[in-house]
Amino acid sequence: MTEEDRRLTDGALTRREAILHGGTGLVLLCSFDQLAVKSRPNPKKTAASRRRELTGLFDPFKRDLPRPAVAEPVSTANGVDRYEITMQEGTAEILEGLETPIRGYDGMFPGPTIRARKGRPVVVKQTNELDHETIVHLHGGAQEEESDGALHRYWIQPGDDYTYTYWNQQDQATLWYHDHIHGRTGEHVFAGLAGFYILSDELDEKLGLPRGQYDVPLVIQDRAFNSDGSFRYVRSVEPGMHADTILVNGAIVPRMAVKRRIYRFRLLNGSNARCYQLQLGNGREMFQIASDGGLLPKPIKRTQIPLAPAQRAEVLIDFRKYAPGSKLILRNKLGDATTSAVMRFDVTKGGGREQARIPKKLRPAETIPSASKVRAFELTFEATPTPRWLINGKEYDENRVDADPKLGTTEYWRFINNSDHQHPMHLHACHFRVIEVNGVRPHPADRHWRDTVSVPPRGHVTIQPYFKDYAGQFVFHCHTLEHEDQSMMGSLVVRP
Ligand SMILES: [Cu+2]
Repeated sequence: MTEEDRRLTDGALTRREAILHGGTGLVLLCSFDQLAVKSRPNPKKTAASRRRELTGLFDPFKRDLPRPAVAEPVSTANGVDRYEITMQEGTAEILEGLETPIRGYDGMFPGPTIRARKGRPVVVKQTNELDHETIVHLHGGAQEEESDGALHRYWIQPGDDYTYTYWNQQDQATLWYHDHIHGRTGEHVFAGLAGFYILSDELDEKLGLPRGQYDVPLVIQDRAFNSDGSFRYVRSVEPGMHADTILVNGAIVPRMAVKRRIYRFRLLNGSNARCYQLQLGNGREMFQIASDGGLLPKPIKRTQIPLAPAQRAEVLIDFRKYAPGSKLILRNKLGDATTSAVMRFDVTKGGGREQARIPKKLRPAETIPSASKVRAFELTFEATPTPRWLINGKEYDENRVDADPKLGTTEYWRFINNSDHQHPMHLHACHFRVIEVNGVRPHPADRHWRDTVSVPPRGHVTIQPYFKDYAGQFVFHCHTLEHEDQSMMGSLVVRP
């Protein structure tokens, strides 16, 4: 990283500086304000050595994996599940003995999981008891403009509420909901405004996949802390906010006792900017069964799974292969000293009566119309007058139309990345297939319905979105939240 790049990071600690500084260790020893003033690297201290000096607050595998709470509907009358959720402040005990103030759905971190079923509408009344505007986006959901949660005209003022309707006409998928206030999405999501939305359907239920306690959502997020235990958020426009501590379901690098049987894990990269390349142990097999848009045609054996911000992967892991007492670490191959371990599975005695199996087939691939148009989007960084990210040289403007596909059609969208950072591009209102990444067909598990695709630095990607659900005004944007906020978003109008 050049001096110029460093200057452009908006006062944030760069990744290299964070490591030289000792990452969280230093942050806990002095506040961020002090850090910003005297940011002189100490090359003698590594992040790992700083950590060892600490009192164990950040030690991995100390806590059992928490499960996010499941939201309870206030009514299930007339075939509709109605929820009432309040966006409010709360606290979470992430560092033992310290309270971390959060902003969350019902004051929880992570937010409560909504469980939905295809064909059964979900209606959520969201009340904003925070001190600034919010808006709730259901990521990966096919919903009308009014319930999509992106445009300025639907922002929820403090003290107000808004009711979202999710028709749930789409197939099974692991979705998530999160704040989408343009300009402050990064800050809000970092503070806790995100939760799972798990949509099931008949096929999913018939496949004999693990259920109940063996069906485990895992949201992976990185966070940094101040010495009082509060989250330390830095609006780092260029690389995006990379923090030095990995949390799964709100706990620092937790452990999970597993039986000798098959489990289903729903992996969500809920981080603002960090990418993961997940590996089990030294490359043990995982069977990927779903990506963003739901079930793949068949399970695909993988030893590494890439997960850019906002992406999801569902995997089956068969722990019958491991002796009781085995400990398997889920690692991030892209991590460093403090961001490599994600969590650990501790294999226990006994497996109960295993009824789950790894199916041969999942969901047959759909036939879709051929593409009727080609669009290209160039992704660039502009350093002055203020650092910002642009699509085709433009900032986001809700009153301009950047793409106007017709309902019922597919197109080819090509993203050309003229920058040194990857961009997880996300489209609302549709799913897409990934056609090529730098001219190469993607891995078989990464070709199917997605809503977010990683465009490599200086690389290019072609996707084929299918605008099949609703006409209306939507957005497409980079899901590195600091890029999105500043101002890497385009206006997508699906014509009727
Ligand atoms: Cu980006």
